[in-house]
Amino acid sequence: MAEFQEVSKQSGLHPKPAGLVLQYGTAGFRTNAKDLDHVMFRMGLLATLRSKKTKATIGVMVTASHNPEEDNGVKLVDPMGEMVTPTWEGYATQLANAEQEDLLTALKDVIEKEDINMNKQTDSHFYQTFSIINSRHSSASLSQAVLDGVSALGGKSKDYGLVTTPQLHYMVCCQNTQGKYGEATVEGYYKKLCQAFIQLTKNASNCTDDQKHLTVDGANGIGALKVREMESHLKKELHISLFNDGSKGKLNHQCGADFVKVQQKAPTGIEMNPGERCCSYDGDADRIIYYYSDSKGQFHLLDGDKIATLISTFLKELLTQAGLDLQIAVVQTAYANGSSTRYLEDTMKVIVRCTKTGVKHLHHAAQEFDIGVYFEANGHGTVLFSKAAQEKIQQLAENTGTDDERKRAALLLQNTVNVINQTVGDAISDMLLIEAILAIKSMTVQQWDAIYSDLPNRQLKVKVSDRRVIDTTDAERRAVSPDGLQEAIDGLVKKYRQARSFVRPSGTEDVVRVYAEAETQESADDLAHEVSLAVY
Ligand code: 16G
Ligand code: ZN
Repeated sequence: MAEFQEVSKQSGLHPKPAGLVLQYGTAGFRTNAKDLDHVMFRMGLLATLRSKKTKATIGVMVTASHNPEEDNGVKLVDPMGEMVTPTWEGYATQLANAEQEDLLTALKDVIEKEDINMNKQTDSHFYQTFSIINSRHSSASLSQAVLDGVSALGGKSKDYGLVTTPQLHYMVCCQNTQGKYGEATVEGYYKKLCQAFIQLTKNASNCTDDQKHLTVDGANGIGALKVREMESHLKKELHISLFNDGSKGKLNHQCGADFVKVQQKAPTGIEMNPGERCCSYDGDADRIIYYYSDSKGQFHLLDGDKIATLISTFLKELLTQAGLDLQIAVVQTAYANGSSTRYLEDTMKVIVRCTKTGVKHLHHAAQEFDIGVYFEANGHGTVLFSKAAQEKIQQLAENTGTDDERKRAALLLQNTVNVINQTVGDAISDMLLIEAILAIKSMTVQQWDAIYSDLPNRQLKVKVSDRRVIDTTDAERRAVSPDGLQEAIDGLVKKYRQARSFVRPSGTEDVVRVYAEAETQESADDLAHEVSLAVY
């Protein structure tokens, strides 16, 4: 077939270094940009096949999130804006690793297994691929390699240029739902979110200008550009002081959500006044972390667990006021601070689920509930509303007979649904929701922080010769191999009060991660250190 000849020809321009093996991990391929050209080309091919298979628009995101600037990565986005389905992650790995001369065989294997109709005449108008780049130097040429892959198989593509990861997810969903989720443009995204935000903040009548102020660390990434673009839509209901906007510093270097969370300290490059709310995005703006420093200069972190608690408290109150009987659950990972889990289960009495690390796992678990709030401690998360829940909320909001308090609550819920990007965790959308909640509840960042106190914790990474020898179970909370490791961890944990620890191989770096929490910071540090020695 003509397109296979084209694939052969084009793939010669994007050759695979012989012997190089990469894996489609937690969030796609991620490695040094110099090793990615052939992967990008092949992901262009795969996206086109996925598009033919689903008869829908598929997204391709070129990003390496919070990794250093010399890295890059790529991931595929499925029709409803979710992460690509696991079987296709397997195909992605297969295609990326096929040696140059085996590429066509690997490609035909996918076509055969998925029974894909390659007849251009019948469905050519279906394939469309967004190729999106983030603000890394390597992104432009890598993005071109994706486009070459798409066109080699006769696919159509639309390049959106610089957008955040969640904006891509949003646009793919809009495109495939014929605009029902919103307009498939960046402008449409701003309009939808900001209108909902402004409606929400109308319920915060006594909010002062001071309370409307927020300091944002853009991680020198794409989120900084985008929040600036969005500002005019906010109609001064939120005053943003933006730092690390990419004009000087390096992407994710000493700044951004990952740095702040792991180092438990403020990023460089921002001005922080005591008591003022600050937040950091990560490099592709799909994570957010809040923090402030108190009058003694002490740093306080409000991570994904605190965000999940704030949002689920707000939603639960609104459901009660609206008299809506909808089941709400919070989905976390093993990294969730033990205090947050205890607070959610014992005080708030919401269902709590724990899944493996990685957005797709949390997202999947959250879909099982009327309202699923999911957040990783690192600040990646969103809220999912089932179709039935959205309909009930809408009915109540539109029902003029409803008494005032119930109707007000239903309208608030409706605007909450609209300010949220349900396709994936989104720093900008989460920020707007959090800011609206704090304004409506007249809550300071200190009051939010005081909902519960985090147990001191420590994360470490350990370099080992082969991280895959560590295998885990029970949502990564227990190690099943190598032999004896879990017993060793159990023994160490017993030495400390309120302690917990686990190890897991990273899905994005060649390291093993160690997490420990305990009653005091010293104990958490010691425990993490001892467990990391047990990993060797
Ligand atoms: C990726 C995941 C993130 C997860 C992190 C863990 C997505 C979109 N991103 O960044 O959710 O927390 O990996 O990294 O799924 P690790 O496996 O290296 O600890
Ligand atoms: Zn990210």
